[in-house]
Amino acid sequence: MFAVQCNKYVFFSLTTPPSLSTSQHNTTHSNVTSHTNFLFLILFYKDKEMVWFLWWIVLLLLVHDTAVEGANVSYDGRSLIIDGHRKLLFSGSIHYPRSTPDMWPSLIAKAKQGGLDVIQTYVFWNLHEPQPGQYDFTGRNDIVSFIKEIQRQGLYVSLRIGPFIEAEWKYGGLPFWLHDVPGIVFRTNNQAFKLHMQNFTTKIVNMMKAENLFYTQGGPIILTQIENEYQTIEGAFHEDGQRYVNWTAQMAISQNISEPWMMCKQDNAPGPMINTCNGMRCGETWKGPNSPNKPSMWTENWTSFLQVYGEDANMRSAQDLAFHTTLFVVKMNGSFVNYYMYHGGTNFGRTSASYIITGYYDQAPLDEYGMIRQPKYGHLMHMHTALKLCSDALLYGQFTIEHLGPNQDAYIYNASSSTCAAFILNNNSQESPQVVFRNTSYSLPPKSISILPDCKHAVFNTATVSTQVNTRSMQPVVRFDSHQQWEVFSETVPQFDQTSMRSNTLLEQMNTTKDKSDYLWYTMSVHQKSAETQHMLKVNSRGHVLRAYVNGALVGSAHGARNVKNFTLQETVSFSTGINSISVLSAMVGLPDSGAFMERKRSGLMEVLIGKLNFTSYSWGYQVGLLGEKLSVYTDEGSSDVSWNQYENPGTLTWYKTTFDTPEGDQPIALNLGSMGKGEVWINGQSIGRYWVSFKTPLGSPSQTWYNVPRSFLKPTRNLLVLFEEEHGNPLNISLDVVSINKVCGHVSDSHPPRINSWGVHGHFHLRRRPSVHLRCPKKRIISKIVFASHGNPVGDCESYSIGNCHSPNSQQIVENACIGKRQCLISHTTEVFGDDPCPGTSKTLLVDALCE
Ligand SMILES: *[C@@H]1O[C@H](CO)[C@@H](O)[C@H](O)[C@H]1NC(C)=O
Ligand SMILES: *[C@@H]1O[C@H](CO)[C@@H](O)[C@H](O)[C@H]1NC(C)=O
Ligand SMILES: *[C@@H]1O[C@H](CO)[C@@H](O)[C@H](O)[C@H]1NC(C)=O
Ligand SMILES: *[C@@H]1O[C@H](CO)[C@@H](O)[C@H](O)[C@H]1NC(C)=O
Ligand SMILES: *[C@@H]1O[C@H](CO)[C@@H](O)[C@H](O)[C@H]1NC(C)=O
Ligand SMILES: *[C@@H]1O[C@H](CO)[C@@H](O)[C@H](O)[C@H]1NC(C)=O
Ligand SMILES: *[C@@H]1O[C@H](CO)[C@@H](O)[C@H](O)[C@H]1NC(C)=O
Ligand SMILES: *[C@@H]1O[C@H](CO)[C@@H](O)[C@H](O)[C@H]1NC(C)=O
Ligand SMILES: *[C@@H]1O[C@H](CO)[C@@H](O)[C@H](O)[C@H]1NC(C)=O
Ligand SMILES: *[C@@H]1O[C@H](CO)[C@@H](O)[C@H](O)[C@H]1NC(C)=O
Ligand SMILES: *[C@@H]1O[C@H](CO)[C@@H](O)[C@H](O)[C@H]1NC(C)=O
Ligand SMILES: CC(=O)N[C@H]1CO[C@H](CO)[C@@H](O)[C@@H]1O
Repeated sequence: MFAVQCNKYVFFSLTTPPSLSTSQHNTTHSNVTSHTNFLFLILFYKDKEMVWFLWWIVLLLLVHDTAVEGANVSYDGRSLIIDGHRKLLFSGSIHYPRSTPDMWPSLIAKAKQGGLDVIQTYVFWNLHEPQPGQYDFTGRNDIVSFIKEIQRQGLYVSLRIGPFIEAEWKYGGLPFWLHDVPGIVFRTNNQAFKLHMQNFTTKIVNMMKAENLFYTQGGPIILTQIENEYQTIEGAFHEDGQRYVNWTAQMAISQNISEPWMMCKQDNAPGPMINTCNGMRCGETWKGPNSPNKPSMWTENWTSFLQVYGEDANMRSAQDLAFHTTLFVVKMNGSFVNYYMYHGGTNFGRTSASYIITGYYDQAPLDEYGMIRQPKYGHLMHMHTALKLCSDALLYGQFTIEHLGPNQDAYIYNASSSTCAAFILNNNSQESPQVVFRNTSYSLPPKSISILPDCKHAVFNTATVSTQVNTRSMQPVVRFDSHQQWEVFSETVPQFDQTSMRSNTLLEQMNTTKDKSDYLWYTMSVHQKSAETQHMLKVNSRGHVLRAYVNGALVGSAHGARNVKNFTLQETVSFSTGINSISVLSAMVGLPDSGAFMERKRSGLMEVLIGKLNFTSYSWGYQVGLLGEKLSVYTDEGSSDVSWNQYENPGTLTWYKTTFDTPEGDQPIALNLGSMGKGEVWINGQSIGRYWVSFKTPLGSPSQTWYNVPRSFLKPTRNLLVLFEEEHGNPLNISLDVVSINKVCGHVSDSHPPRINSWGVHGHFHLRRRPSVHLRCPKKRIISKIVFASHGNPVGDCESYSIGNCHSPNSQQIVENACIGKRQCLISHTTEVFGDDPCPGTSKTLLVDALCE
């Protein structure tokens, strides 16, 4: 039970203050502005006689009569201050190279619709400067266009320059060539590193200045970051750690951008640098800013967690995310929250870091394909709306706390007698107590916070999700199941005498490949004199996958995992009398992305023993990369230069080639590689990433089965698809699938707080007291079938359900009438709608599950 009793409707309308609507700040900033903020709170209720009354009107009038001369961004102990106004800002990470430029406008539009004010991105140094002094800012690397698109849509930008970024990105964003700069030590008080770091930082800052992208120039960038989570490695450098932190801050400030800089996870951030929190529970685990004059900001509120091969996806619930975000805002004075990630996207090519899967944060509010993930997206959107209604109280009010029960507190912010917001926290994770706050009774779900923008009416509860649940489906549209479709090219296993690069030791892999390839062949030959031909071969490696061949035949494979430093391949092998050739293919699945002394990290073979003999210091021959890579067999030109064979049976180390026509429509598409083992995929010469389906999770499924195929990589017909498969994967069983939302489900009960509906005129939000199920199919699709509908007490939730002992018999019919054939429908959860009350006096639930076609 919330603010108003069950039988009333609440209608809530907010006229967004101009300073919150963020759009066109570039055109208004130069004039003196005086904002008058109106907040109308209008509630209608319906009494027993079904008469509508105007219940209550609150007019909140806040005059921010600050004169602003020119655009500026600063901060105080409460928040960032933009043009003289404190701001409560919601931000989301979207990384430009993890999607394609044609997707950027819709990703940004969805972020805006979801209630974000800011888009945050890292800058990816190794994409922009692949070789010293050679820059690339085109296509997916076109950061300026990305920022201009954000500006065009009226959002702010938070730019995390780094230039070390971690980001589960290869080498943490540092170009690999830095490894070979004489005397370099990364991320410490080292002259060579500092020179290059300053050079690149200056390059980016100057580029932004030249395009007028800083807020003070009329652009969207309000906040910039230097370094990244440095505190986690600072201790390894002793005194030089702090010296580097101080130098970093000084170097950033000397860029003269006249805007705030931040250092995330850096409690000792010096001078004006704002230290910020990263994590999942910044409302509970963080010490706060290191000065009372710095605001409390959360730069990485993880919407999920990074995913590695061999592990399942981390499913962070919408409820947990909403709880911790709200807690941060109300308990930690939080005024800036960034979702990491809001859209994760795809690690195309070989860009992911060690063992990181190709799809990045698919569980984010916008999934890998850019589709809205419900209920996460909608639940957060409703929370943003509710918290924005509280901004003035939060940012300008006085804070008091009132204990309401053993684990229940009210956090109250009041700025004047009429500007008051309260947040009622239930920190008990089992019980749903009833508490009384200012003479009104509230029932609180376990581990939840209710938001009362006027201190009187709960409009949102973090644990009560009224957004529909979407189910994503993959529909095969192109199959590749005929032998005739495929051609093959087998990689040759090089023998010692076919390799020209030699060394008397086992070489470190990254220093040898220079990241030109994931693959390095280690070869040697041994002479077998005696008749004894069985031996134990032991190969120890630092990363990441080994495949051992004796005289060209595979004898065994082994691999490590994200948190395994080294692993051993151990096989009994047979030698023939005379010369035997041993070839070991060592494959990396991404470069490291973190840790102190990253430049000294080792990968590849460490020790080789055959029986009792030690071949670690021995004459080894090397081949960097694969023959197929050297010949670019994955491109149109390269593939026509080699002779391909007919497909017979799945082999190992095999290149497969075919073509396909692009499926019609504009829905996202993905390759289902469920029948493959491990390798990489190219489409029209562009790598869509590594795959590793054979490395199963503890539950026995692949970490990633579907691999994103951006439509912008395709032409209408005869697209070249090339797979490199290391194991025995079967290409006949892969398919090209269309990705869509095929099922929508809504679940509400009597105790739901009023729902904030976002449709309607921009800036106006309606609160509907009576809970309702609102179902909505994706664009151009309609509700074709009601799979389940029950008004009563259905058991379960949208994941799994059944009819309970209270059920309106006409539930199915009523919902079908309201929904079938429509793109969206709204069904009020009331007994009037469903006819006779099937169980008077009992609180009811409505659950509807429907198919979209
Ligand atoms: C720094 O950058 C400039 C170009 O912006 C380049 O000419 C110079 O060589 C760079 N210096 C180093 C040490 O990389
Ligand atoms: C770093 O700067 C702080 C002041 O911001 C100073 O107290 C400290 O001594 C400096 N440390 C080093 C190692 O330079
Ligand atoms: C920043 O301003 C100072 C003082 O005006 C000047 O000396 C310095 O060169 C400027 N730095 C940059 C990167 O523009
Ligand atoms: C929040 O702000 C209040 C008042 O300014 C202050 O007393 C309190 O310590 C702050 N809390 C944190 C966690 O910074
Ligand atoms: C906020 O509420 C407290 C206690 O109810 C009161 O003492 C204080 O004056 C109020 N502050 C403002 C700015 O209205
Ligand atoms: C909630 O309780 C847990 C322990 O049960 C505690 O760690 C946490 O700090 C509490 N949170 C708040 C906001 O009180
Ligand atoms: C609560 O109710 C009591 C008596 O009904 C009244 O005296 C008091 O002012 C009320 N408190 C608030 C905060 O409305
Ligand atoms: C990298 O290889 C070069 C020779 O190719 C060698 O001189 C250097 O020591 C190696 N560096 C590391 C860190 O192994
Ligand atoms: C890792 O290497 C160390 C020696 O460097 C060795 O003792 C250990 O057995 C290896 N671990 C595995 C799992 O191979
Ligand atoms: C093999 O040789 C390497 C270096 O030559 C040495 O580090 C390693 O300990 C030796 N292993 C054994 C088992 O003797
Ligand atoms: C493809 O997989 C299905 C089941 O997953 C299996 O029944 C079928 O035989 C496979 N087809 C081929 C060509 O391997
Ligand atoms: C700083 C922080 O909150 N880290 C947490 C991030 O989330 C992981 C996984 O839930 C926790 O293990 C960390 O402690």
